[in-house]
Order: sequence, then C-alpha cells, then structure tokens
Amino acid sequence: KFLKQKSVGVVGVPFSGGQPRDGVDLGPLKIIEFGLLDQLQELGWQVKFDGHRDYTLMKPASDPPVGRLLNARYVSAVTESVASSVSAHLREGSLALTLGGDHSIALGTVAGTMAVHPNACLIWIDAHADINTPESTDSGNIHGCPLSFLLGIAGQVDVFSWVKPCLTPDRLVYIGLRDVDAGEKKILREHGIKAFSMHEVDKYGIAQVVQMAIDHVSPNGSRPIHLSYDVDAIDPAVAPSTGTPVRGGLTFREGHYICEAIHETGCLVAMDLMEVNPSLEDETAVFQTVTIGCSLVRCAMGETLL
Ligand code: EXY
Ligand code: MN
Ligand code: MN
Ligand code: MN
Repeated sequence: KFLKQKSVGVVGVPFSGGQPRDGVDLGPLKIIEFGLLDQLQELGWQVKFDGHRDYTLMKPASDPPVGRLLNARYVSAVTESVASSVSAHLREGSLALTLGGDHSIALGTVAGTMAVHPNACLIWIDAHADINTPESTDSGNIHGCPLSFLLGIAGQVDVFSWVKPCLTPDRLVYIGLRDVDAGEKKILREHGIKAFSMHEVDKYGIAQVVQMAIDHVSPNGSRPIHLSYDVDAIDPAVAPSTGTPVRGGLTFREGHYICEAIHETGCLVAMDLMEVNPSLEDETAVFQTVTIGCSLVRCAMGETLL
C-alpha cells in the first residue's frame, strides 16, 4: 500500500555501542552470510544492499559519559547516519530493512521512517521496553533508551540534538515484554502506552494480541507500519544468542505469527532485526538464532507456510 515497488533496501549496521557486550556487531554479517538476501530474492523482492558500513570510523577519540549515558556521541553519530540511510530507501519507495547490531540503532531507523512517513506507527517486539530516559536508566546503556528519545520524553541532551520527537504514544505498541524496569513501568503508565506483555500473550493468545496491537496503532489499517524486532523477544531456549536473554519468551511459532500477521496488513514499510549476537553461546545456539532471524524477516516479507 505504501511501497512503490516490491523492492527492499537493506541497511547492515555492525554496531554494538549501545550496550557493553562485544559481538552483536557481527549480527548483520552472519545474517547475510546465512543467505537472507537470496532468500528475499526468491520471495520476489528486488534487493538493494550496498555492503556493511564501517561505523567504527565514526567513533570519537573520547566519549566520556553524558550524565549516565555511555558512548553517547558514538551512538548519536551512528544513528543519525542510519536514519538517513533508512529514509533514502523509503523515499525511493522501497521497504527499509535494517540488520543490527544493538537496539539503540532503532533510534536511527524509526527517525528515518518518520521523516518519510510522519504518520507511521511502531510495533516493538521485545522482552524489554527500551524506554528509559537519561535520568531513569540504571545501566547507562542506550539500547535501553531509544524510545524515550523518539517520543521526546528524554529531555534535552545536546549530543542527541539531531533527534526530533517524531513518535506519539498512541502510535507505539509493544508485544513480548517481561523485563521492564520500575521507572519504565511508570513511563508506560503516565503516557498511556499500550503494551502486551507475555501475560497478555498467555491470556489472549498471540493471534488476538497481534490483532489488538495493530488495531490500536493503526485504526482502519490507515498507517504505514515500522516493525522493530528484538530477537530477545523470543524465548532464549529458541533464540539463545543475544545479550540480554530473559526466560518466558515467545515460542518459535508465536514469534513468526507476529511477522506473518503484520505482512498480511500490506502496510509494512520498515523492519529492524536487532540484538542477534553470534559470539554468545555455542555453535548450535548461534545457528538457531541466526536461522530464526532470517525466517522472521522472510515471514514479515511474505513467506507463507502453504
Ligand atoms: N532496561 C535495562 C536497561 O535499560 O539497561 C535493560 C535493557 C535491555 C535492552 C535490550 C535491547 O532490548
Ligand atoms: Mn530491545
Ligand atoms: Mn530486548
Ligand atoms: Mn532488568
């Protein structure tokens, strides 16, 4: 509905500066090595991929904490660049697919989407709420904070002055939450942000949850959809190679169902696949996690079981 042609622009972001563990920067390389681009071509997509950018060139010589925020200058520079890559693909009428890297990257991807589709909605699949403010974050890891910047509730942080508030609470919905900080719970409540935690997934079933989520952010199917998928939403027994695993997650099928149902809306314009860390756990675990990453993307882009 919102794409000009069946083409996808792929943005590979080998970046880990939003959190402390090495290896998540290898995620995009592994995912592409596993053949995702060919798989998308087989689904009938024209694939545009300029290769992985070397974001380490953007690393400032010195990047002392800004308040509690760690690597703030580096994260800001990388995400600003990601935003322009994403919006360039969208302006050409292609779907923008971003492979991470840690979830701070979504600060860039969502800003990039909103620059082209200002009315777009955001479906955030995650064990975590990623909505800490520079004041509420305990860890200082910016992958736990991107939504506060996008919503304009982060307050003034000069290093991030390029980020303009571009998302409203009514256009954000979560599925899969199960590890939300006390400060984040307060933010969700105060801003009336809709969230379907694992409790609601258990209670209503995934099909009804996805339907309610889409109806909430896109009444009458009127809005372009940005899907930001953190692989840690899936249960760590199924997708173990990720930096902040939390028990009690989505099953293999629940995780895929979300993508299938969003594909069926015909409104998907951008997708992120984040937090795949091929340096964590054993070879089998990495294989499982990367394989699932690829199949989640394929399902969101039209692969069906029959
Ligand atoms: N809420 C915790 C923090 O702010 O540090 C944990 C965040 C983990 C975020 C992962 C990417 O989803
Ligand atoms: Mn996340
Ligand atoms: Mn997460
Ligand atoms: Mn926690």
